[in-house]
Amino acid sequence: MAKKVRTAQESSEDPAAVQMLDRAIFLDIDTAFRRADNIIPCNIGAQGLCCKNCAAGPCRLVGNTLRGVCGATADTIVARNFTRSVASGSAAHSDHARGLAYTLLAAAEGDAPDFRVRDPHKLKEVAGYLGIKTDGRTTVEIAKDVALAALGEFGKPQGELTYLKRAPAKRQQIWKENHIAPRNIDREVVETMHRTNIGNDQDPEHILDQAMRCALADGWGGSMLGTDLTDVLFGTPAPVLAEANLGVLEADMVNLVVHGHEPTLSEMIVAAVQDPELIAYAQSKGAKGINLAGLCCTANEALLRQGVKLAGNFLQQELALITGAVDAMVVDVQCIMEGLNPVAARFHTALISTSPKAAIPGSMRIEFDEHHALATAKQIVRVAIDRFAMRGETFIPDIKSPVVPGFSHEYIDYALGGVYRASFRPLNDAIMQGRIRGVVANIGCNNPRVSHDSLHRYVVTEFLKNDVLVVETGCGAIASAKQGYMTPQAALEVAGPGLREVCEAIGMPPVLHMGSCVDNSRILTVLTQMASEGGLGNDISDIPAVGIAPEWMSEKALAIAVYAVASGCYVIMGGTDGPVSGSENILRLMSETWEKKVGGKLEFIAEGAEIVRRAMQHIDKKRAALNLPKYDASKWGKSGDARMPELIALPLEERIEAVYGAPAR
Ligand code: SF4
Ligand code: MSK
Repeated sequence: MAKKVRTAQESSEDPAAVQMLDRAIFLDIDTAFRRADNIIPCNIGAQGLCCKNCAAGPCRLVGNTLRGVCGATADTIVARNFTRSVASGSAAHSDHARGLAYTLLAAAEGDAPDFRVRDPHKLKEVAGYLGIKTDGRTTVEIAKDVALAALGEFGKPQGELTYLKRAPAKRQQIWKENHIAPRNIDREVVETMHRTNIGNDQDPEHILDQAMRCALADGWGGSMLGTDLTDVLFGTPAPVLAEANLGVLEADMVNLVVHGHEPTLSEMIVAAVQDPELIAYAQSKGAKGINLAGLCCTANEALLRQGVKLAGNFLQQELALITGAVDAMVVDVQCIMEGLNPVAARFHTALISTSPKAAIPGSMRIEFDEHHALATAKQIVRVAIDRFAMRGETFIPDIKSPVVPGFSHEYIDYALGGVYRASFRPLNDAIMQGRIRGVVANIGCNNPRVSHDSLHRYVVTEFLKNDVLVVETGCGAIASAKQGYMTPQAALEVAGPGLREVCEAIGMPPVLHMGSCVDNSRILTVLTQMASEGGLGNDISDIPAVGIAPEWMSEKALAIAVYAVASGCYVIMGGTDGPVSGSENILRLMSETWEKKVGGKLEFIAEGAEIVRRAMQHIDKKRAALNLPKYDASKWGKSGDARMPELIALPLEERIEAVYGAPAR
């Protein structure tokens, strides 16, 4: 295969990214885009057919090589490789949650004075799920027990994950019957690694069952706890107005960018940048003030709660530095490219690594410790201010979009029903009537093998036109935010007639930002509430909904995909042929067999139009199975509000007929 070097326009559909890619070429700076062009992916590895699980290999199953040295077949090797990736992704989300549980514990024990319970209502709700008494107890007492119970979910010796009880009853039964109910989080990750060692589990279907059990330990365990504990510590999100894309960087202010995943440090930095002493210090260096922006999921966490601006998604981390305007970029864990440091070194930017779990050679090291959180955050802000004085030429694309994020399941409940009758009833009704044809969760990363944001932009636009409500997390959410799809006004411009009516009535955007990668657990909660509300079956698998990660790249996305499937969803992973394309049997197991077993299925479909076609087909199939009316766009778009100017101009009898549909008496 010949190498093809793409132009900036071919590499991204985001105009701000295109400008920075052109600048990268001009300055001869290496980026993930260029490296992706220069590295031809290994075709054997890409199909999942390379095993390196022992030193007798690596064994590459190509041509006439049908078994590895130990005798492992292609099906076994593909299943093992895939399942190990799921374990890795589950571990990442869950270890993030463990850190939050320790922070909550430290806060409750008085060892982390800068943290406290900001959402006592959520704390009580979580306590209820975990079986902790709340009556007559102080917030601190409850918080300590919640933290300890959450930590217990990682390694409890008996029973199953407590949060499984939050799923619909039918779903719990399916997990029991298929022996895939996770016991505890760590055990499922460890057992997955054990089973996939040389000479262990040799039945691909059995290996993939463990992939589901491990992923469920993430979705209904690590990730769900991560979301809950973050809400407890920092507040449950509600809508807030912010801006998205590289244009949020300011030429005359100190620009500090937070990047990674964990909200503990970024929340402290939000506090530190408001410190009058630090603002005065920035002004003393000639800056107008301190501007905070975020990348990837740290950005999503800070955006949802604090309205911190979004600088961009995964593929924009190097591009942000190439503006020359980032004075410091502070990183913790996950999705932090090793390519950042060489780019930072070309500018005045301080790349500051903070996590004890992720050392980054060449970066400035300021280890984050929750016991002295605010002091550490202030130290980081000072570094950024000092670097501002060393800034050279800057080039900030004048491109940004307004965004209204913050759609936690609690807020959706409230938005739909109001404070006295919070309910998912209006959403279920809109789907049952066909105003909303179905729901798509568009999530996941960017992948430099795909033109940046192109698939996110394409599929979301198509779904909206077809009256499909889109909910999003992670870098997919950032793509839509930059596209301008996350404002109530966007519904008027891009949504189909039925979805537009619903958005107008509620005042919500047609694409709902629900948070970071771990917050995909919020989507599980929404689906469960929709299933229990009535009218859309009694399980997640009955709902006309699809999960899509059109530009996925991380192992975490595979864990999310598998827990969504094991929870009953149809999931499509886009952009490439996927990591199991080397085995027809595994492809069949993940689609046909999994659908029979758990009601959900996983498919890898590279191309956008086919993703949309299959998603629509699935939504319509689920609608038909529920005996819902066939989707008909021509019935909608004539809501009272929109017709008012036209109605008031009509003579009385025609007006009555137009409104009530019957001749005037
Ligand atoms: Fe080869 Fe088997 Fe070792 Fe894998 S586990 S590297 S297939 S010998
Ligand atoms: S940051 S996992 S690139 S969504 Fe959560 Fe984005 Fe994917 Fe990282």
